[in-house]
Amino acid sequence: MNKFWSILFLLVPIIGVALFLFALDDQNWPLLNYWFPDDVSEYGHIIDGLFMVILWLTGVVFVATELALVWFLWRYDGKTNRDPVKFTHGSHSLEVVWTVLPAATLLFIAIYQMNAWADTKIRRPENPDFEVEITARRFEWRIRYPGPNGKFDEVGELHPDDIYDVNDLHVPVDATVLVHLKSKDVLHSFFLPNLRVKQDAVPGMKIPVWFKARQTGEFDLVCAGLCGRRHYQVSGRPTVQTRDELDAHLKKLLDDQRATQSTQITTESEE
Ligand SMILES: [Cu+2]
Repeated sequence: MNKFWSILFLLVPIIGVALFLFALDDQNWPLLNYWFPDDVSEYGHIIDGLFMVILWLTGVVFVATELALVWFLWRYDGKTNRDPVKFTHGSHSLEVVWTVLPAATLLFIAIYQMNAWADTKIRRPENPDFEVEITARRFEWRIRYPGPNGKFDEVGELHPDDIYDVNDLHVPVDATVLVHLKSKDVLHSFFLPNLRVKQDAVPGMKIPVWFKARQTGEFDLVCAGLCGRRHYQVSGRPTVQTRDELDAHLKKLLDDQRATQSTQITTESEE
């Protein structure tokens, strides 16, 4: 019984590591496959690689500290060690070591990830192949594509030349997509798991977000920032498609939009 707690604590690193091993998505190790969603982006493997480096670093430290904890519990339990506890002031060199080591590790991560961060967040593409404006609001994504004149009309609220939609985002495959991300009310977070893109939408700001999808298909778009009671509705299934399919989709949207606009105008004039 006096070793019970050390054995119980030993379960923490064992179950902790086992969970990762079971979840891992690997062809030679297909146990549960609870790992990341499929990566269809150009930069995804860099982000995932970074995740693995940090996972390994923290994993090794986690296992080492847990094993040290278990060993101390096992070795110095109260029943077999009746001597009174002796406290010392501590060890200066040990303190230096456990300050310098984490500091050096953090510095390494900071430098190591710099390029990934710059590519995904700072070096904004100068000539994107496709642009779209997305405005988050409670509780939907408002989407605006440039219309036939090829650019966003910037003055006023509604621009009949631009193409509007809600939640149903369409983007071209193998092309650099630049999203102008805005929010109409509160903080939201624009999250495309398959493209490894996540960016807060901040009221009053227009934030550039870019990605390049390497595969056609339908993927997830969710809001990753709790924005209110119907937060879960701020979602969509973005379609990545060929340029031709996309152009056809946009043309249809524009035709529908013009049709409703003209009926609105007719009904208004009839009244
Ligand atoms: Cu939300």
